[in-house]
Amino acid sequence: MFLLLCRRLSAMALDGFRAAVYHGSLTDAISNVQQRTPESFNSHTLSIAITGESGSGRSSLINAMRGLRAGDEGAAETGMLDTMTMPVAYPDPVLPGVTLWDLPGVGTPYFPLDTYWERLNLSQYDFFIIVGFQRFRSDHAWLACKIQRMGMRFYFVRSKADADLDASRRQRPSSYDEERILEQIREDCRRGVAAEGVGHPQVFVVSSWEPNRYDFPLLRQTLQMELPRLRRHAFLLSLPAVASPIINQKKAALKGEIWKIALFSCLLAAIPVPGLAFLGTFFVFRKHLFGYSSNFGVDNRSLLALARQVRRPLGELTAMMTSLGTTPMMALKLLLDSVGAAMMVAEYSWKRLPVFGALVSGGVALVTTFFMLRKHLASIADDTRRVLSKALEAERENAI
Ligand SMILES: Nc1nc2c(ncn2[C@@H]2O[C@H](COP(=O)(O)OP(=O)(O)OP(=O)(O)O)[C@@H](O)[C@H]2O)c(=O)[nH]1
Ligand SMILES: [Mg+2]
Repeated sequence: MFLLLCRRLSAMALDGFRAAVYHGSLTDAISNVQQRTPESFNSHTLSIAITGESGSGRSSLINAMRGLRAGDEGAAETGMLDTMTMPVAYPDPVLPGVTLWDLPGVGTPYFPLDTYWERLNLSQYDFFIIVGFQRFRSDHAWLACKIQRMGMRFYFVRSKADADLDASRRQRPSSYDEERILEQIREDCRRGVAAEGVGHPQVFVVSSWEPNRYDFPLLRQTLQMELPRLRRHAFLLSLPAVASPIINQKKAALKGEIWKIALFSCLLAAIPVPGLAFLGTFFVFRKHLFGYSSNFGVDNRSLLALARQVRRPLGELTAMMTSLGTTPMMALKLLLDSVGAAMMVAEYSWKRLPVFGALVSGGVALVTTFFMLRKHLASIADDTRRVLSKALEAERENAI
């Protein structure tokens, strides 16, 4: 999977994006994405997962999309028995770089609903087609919700339209109206998906046995038309994984400097001037609290610029920040909570045992600065990941 991702992204010249993340300019990282032309995504492959309940006609749909019939050479296996245990890949003959993945059915004894996503590692796919037949089922709703929650997109395909129409024709031949029945089926599916809070689902009613009729031609056209947008969407989805090692690299570089800062704080605290130990540690600590935030590009000013760039309220980005406070008052409170008492004891003991007092005071400053800065650095790095993912999510939604 990682190899696939690397291969896919290597062609996209991500150096500019990586450099911007490393230099703490998330706005430049987003600009790098925004400035890409639709053509620049043409080389980006797209893996489409065809999922749905067992026997819904997933394999037949893939065959029809590839212009094949059951039994043709290279066609997916179809039938009445559920035999699928692994996803199988089929290249789309018309859409370059698009692979249709025939997935095992959801909710079978082999692939129960609650472990389906994880076992098949569905997050690795770029786009989904959920195939259902007969009534809209809770498995479909579950899949639709899960896909949406993961920031991904899907079409809902209602298969075997010919069988529904045939049954209707036999039951009520006098009032038979093909278009009305098709619209009822579409509406039932739309209502079912929308009831789960999934907005504007794209629904197609098809028969894989009659690929020139019903919504099948529209399904192909829509996929072809939306392809550049879907490729861009998939590209944006893969960027947090590109940024993560860069953020780790930066964190490791800054972590290596912490002992020097802690040593400085220790020397400052050892000077036997009442209050200096506390003030010194406070200023060193505060300086680096701010330093890390702006170094990673998640200080208040950078967040405001980023929010404007992705056209989102600032609050959406600041909600991603769970790290320790970055205002002076918060830094003071933090320091008071963690070292204030120890520092006071140390300074008190100066009056009686100056050498001991200096040692205790310096030691407390050293240990506190060291561990608190490490903790803060780690949480700022995590915040950066979350903020960037949120900005990329906004960018994906802006394009829909
Ligand atoms: N009438 C009708 N039958 C269909 C259609 N598509 C598939 N079928 C039939 O439905 C049955 C299941 O089709 P498959 O394509 O194997 O379905 P699947 O979802 O891949 O099934 P599994 O992989 O076994 O879970 C087969 O007997 C197909 O011939 C269709 O559009 N119309
Ligand atoms: Mg199948």
